[in-house]
Amino acid sequence: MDHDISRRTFSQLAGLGALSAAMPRVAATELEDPAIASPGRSFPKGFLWGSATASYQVEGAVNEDGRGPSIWDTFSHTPGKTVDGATGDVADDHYHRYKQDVQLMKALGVKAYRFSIAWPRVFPQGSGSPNPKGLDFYNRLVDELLANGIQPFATLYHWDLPQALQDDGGGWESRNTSEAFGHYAGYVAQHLSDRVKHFFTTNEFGAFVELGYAIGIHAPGLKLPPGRFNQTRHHAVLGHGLAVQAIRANARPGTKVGLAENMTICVPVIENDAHIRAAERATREMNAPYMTVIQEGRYTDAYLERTGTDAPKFTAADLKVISSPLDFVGINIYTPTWVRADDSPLGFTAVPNPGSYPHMASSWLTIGPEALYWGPRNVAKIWKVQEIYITENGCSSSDVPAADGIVYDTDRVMYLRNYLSQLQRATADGVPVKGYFLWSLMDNFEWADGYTNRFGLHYVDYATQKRTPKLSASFYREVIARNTVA
Ligand code: GBH
Repeated sequence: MDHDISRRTFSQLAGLGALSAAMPRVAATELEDPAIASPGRSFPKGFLWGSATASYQVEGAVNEDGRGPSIWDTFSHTPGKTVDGATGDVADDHYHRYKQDVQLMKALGVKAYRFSIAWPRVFPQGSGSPNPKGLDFYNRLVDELLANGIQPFATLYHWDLPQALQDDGGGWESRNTSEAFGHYAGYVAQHLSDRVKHFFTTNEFGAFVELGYAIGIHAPGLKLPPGRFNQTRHHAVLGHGLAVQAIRANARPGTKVGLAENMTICVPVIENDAHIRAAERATREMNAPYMTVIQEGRYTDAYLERTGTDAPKFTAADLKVISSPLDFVGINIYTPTWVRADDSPLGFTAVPNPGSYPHMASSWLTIGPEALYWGPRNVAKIWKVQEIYITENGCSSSDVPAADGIVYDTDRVMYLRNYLSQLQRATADGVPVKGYFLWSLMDNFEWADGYTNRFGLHYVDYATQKRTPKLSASFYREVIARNTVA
């Protein structure tokens, strides 16, 4: 009848009465709190905690100070392309409120901020004459960050291609865009590298090329046939390489260059030798058109076979540019791709998620904290990369302010705690991850999803532009202050 057996009864039943009486009694309340007590959960000293945003998602002010139109202005203003017809016309009005937003960062305690530069602010036509007023915004932002002890990390391309380059030659479909990108990158590096020490060329080939030029759900909204699409991929990595070279040629000594790539993160289904090796093989093949060619200077045989007559056309000189040595690699990590070993020629299979697989508010955002271990671990192992940043990680949640105005986003905190635990495991195993940028500082324009999916640590009321820290902001502040998983 009574299943609630007391401890004493239990130890007597187990014949342990005498023993337990002789042992010092430790009440549960006397145990130290694990996160506080356990130094094994700490990150390396000097680990760089940051947050991230991107120009079109937060800035607004699309017609100010000589900014030219981008493909995202055109796309978002085309009926039916974004949820509720949302655009980035105003977004978070960060262009005018950046000082306040730097204070949000300061309150979190972040030591670094990853933002992107809007190419059409600096070159309204993509190439040709620069617009000094456009660059001035980033001068002001960088100065404000430095005055508040926050290191600026600048991304040169987070998808807002000048519309003029799309109109003239089809954007990334054309080699002219790769060359214009190199020129723009060199110009920015020349003007900002006295204060900006880390540049990312592009953000996520895997997103802007595939979704923009093949699937059509991101700007410019095209569905190119395979041959033209693979050539577009090639021009995107070529643009990256040209930008690396232009930054090296124009920046102050000591400026570091890398990229921010949402690689397919291959995670072994079971952590044993066979599946771990399979996940390594899968990492190279599943990232063949982007990270692999950038690291290795060649397209894998399997990629060229797979694409056949639709393979990209390229020269040996192109490959050399594409694989220009980098100072660091940035990886955006949200979801895992589960991989198992098999007997196929490539020796791996990506396992589809079962229908019950858990995800966050965005349906694509399937949960897999292990991605934050295996992602950087495989990059370091396969390509001997010595300096890695997690340039994005975070999640959407169906945030609703409670009566006290705060968003209690316990699911986001759970997500972050689990992912950060795996990142800590990676650093403890010696994987050279130097920093982490949480996406995002605040809710913002989530591309085709408009304002429906919120990724911020701060809730943004778009009617008033008021920012309110969520529970996850308190969590992150604690992580940063203690340099441990809180
Ligand atoms: C990042 O992309 C972006 O860099 C950032 O701008 C963005 O706000 C953030 O993530 C959150 O999404 O519509 O189902 O076809 C992450 C990679 C690629 C994930 C595109 C969503 C669209 C899925 N993203 N993908 S779907």
